[in-house]
Amino acid sequence: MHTKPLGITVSRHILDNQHLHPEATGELSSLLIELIVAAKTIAAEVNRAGLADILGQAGKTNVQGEDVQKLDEYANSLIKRRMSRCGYLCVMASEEEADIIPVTEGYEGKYTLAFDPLDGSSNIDVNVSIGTIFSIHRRRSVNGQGEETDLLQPGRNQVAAGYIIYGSSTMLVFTTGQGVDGFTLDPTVGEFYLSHPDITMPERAKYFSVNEGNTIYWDDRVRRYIDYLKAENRPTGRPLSGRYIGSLVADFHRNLISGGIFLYPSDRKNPAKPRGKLRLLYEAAPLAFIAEQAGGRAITDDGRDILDIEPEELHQRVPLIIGSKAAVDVAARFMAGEEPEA
Ligand code: AHM
Ligand code: MG
Repeated sequence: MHTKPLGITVSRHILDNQHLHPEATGELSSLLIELIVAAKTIAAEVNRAGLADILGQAGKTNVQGEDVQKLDEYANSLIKRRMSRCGYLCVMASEEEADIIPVTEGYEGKYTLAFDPLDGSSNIDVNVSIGTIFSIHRRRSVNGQGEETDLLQPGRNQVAAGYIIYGSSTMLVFTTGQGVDGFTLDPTVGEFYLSHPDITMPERAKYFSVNEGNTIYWDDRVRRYIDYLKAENRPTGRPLSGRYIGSLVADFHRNLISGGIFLYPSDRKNPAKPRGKLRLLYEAAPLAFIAEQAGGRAITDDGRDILDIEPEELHQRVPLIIGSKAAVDVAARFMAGEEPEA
């Protein structure tokens, strides 16, 4: 079996693993390596965020007379700028932009990129972990500039997905459909090193993550499931501990490593479309791909697999239940109106 040596650089790892995809031309590898450069630049800026506050506020100029950008706008424009000329993409979509983002003419390639440049916006100003999420598909159209339909593909078609978490250290976690690996950034040399090879999500959940402030807006099935998680039943590992950061990447990452379930169900806050808060293309689908690759599971609150949903809109929202397989299996039963006995 091919072993993954701890401590190798992410570029080395990507190149070493190309042989797992016999059809590989090296373009996806190069695309990932470009994206990682953008991630490192964002990580550096995130680490300076407190300083930027001291030296000037977003929308104003700092003491050097330079414009200070909001961190999420900075991350968005950096990824756009860097990736639109990388030569491997035909179109992009970002949480920060209403429409599709064309690539630079003459640089069109065969992949699409959907991304959330800096997720967890409510945590940016309070020194709590935030993250970048990305999802890559092969284009459907043949050549030239890509179209919206190139991006509107089910998560099952993803060729790669991942996230970068800017936390106590910066980590990159991604999959190309051959398992999940995690890399930790050494900021002194600017390299990501393999620190978490072949991540598997513990089958049983230790934690549940949900915004309980929304309890009154949930329907009964969700309320009953959360009550179930909090009820005492030692053989099934309950009650679970509650952990909610309010940064999807950070909540997901903790549950991926330690075992847990994250829920953002539909609620009555938006009665016209009770479809949850999180976005399918660049939040739910990429994390669902990682979860499945790590042995976990991701569903909507009507029990469908997130990866099977055919997207209709770029910024479509979806109820999300994601995490350790056993816990999501039980959640699926609650969502179907069945309740386990114990
Ligand atoms: P954002 O894209 O505006 O940052 O919103 C997404 C975030 C997720 O990171 C997190 O899971 C969720 O919103 C938290 O929402 P709430 O504050 O409603 O609990
Ligand atoms: Mg977001």
